Amino acid sequence: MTPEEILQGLYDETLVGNGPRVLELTHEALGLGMEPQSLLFDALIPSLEEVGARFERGDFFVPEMLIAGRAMAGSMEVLRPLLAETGVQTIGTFLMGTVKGDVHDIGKNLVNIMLEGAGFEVIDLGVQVAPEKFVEKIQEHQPDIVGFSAFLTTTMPMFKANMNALQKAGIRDDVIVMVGGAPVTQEYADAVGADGYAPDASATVKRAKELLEQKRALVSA
Ligand code: B1M
Repeated sequence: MTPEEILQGLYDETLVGNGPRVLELTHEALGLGMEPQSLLFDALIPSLEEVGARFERGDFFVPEMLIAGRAMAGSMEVLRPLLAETGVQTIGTFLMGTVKGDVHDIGKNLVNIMLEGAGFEVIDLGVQVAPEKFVEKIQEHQPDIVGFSAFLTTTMPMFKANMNALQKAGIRDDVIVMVGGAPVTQEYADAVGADGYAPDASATVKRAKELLEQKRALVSA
């Protein structure tokens, strides 16, 4: 198969949720020396975008969305070590979780991989993370940054609930707060009082580094 055929195959087989074939094609692509980033950005992510569009149109239902998501997650497990390959020293600690009521984690996991690749130590709390759990884990791990992911308009308000919980526990100013997820915008991040927002995984790395540098400069001033 040519690289173009493999990318098309990855797109098509993710769309129909054919996990074993997606895995095979992933290995085949890597065997041909194709870039892991290309598999992600030229096939897997566009395919899930199409899944979302079909869901919105009523052509796909939750089971189709679920198997497509699983197919992509299987490929990401293979790509993870390659994307996160890094020789750099740990530059900071990032505590990450999907908010309460929300089970989406593919995007969050991708952000984690990119952060690890950039030298962050990532502590992933998983999905459906309650405000109290964020507070408990911040107190336990003392991360530089905490990240809240939300993928539904109905779970975005949990950002504010998390911020209130941090405030109530007296730890709001101890940690940089970043938010993100498909429906989130810079305006929404500002409205809930987050320190940073990023629309995708690579922008998260860039913004996280900037925020960390700003904080460290303030502390040492
Ligand atoms: Co759901 N779902 N889903 N879903 N799902 C969406 C999100 C939706 C947009 C589909 C659509 O209608 N077009 C829609 C949300 C609409 C809305 O509220 N605006 C939706 C819906 C409605 C639902 C249910 C309510 C469906 C139902 O039950 N009727 C339900 C909710 C369940 C719940 O959470 N309580 C549901 C369930 C599911 C599945 C379980 C079946 C499955 C999730 C599997 C999983 O994650 N393990 C699923 C899937 C697969 C999707 C779509 C198709 C794909 C999501 C994805 O992985 N995208 C999605 C449609 C879409 O997004 N186009 C959809 C790829 C991923 C790489 O992108 O997630 O955006 P993304 O992550 C990006 C950025 O957001 C950003 O970086 C990531 C990487 O670049 N980012 C951050 C993420 N976190 C960040 C944190 C940061 C910074 C950046 O800082 C901290």
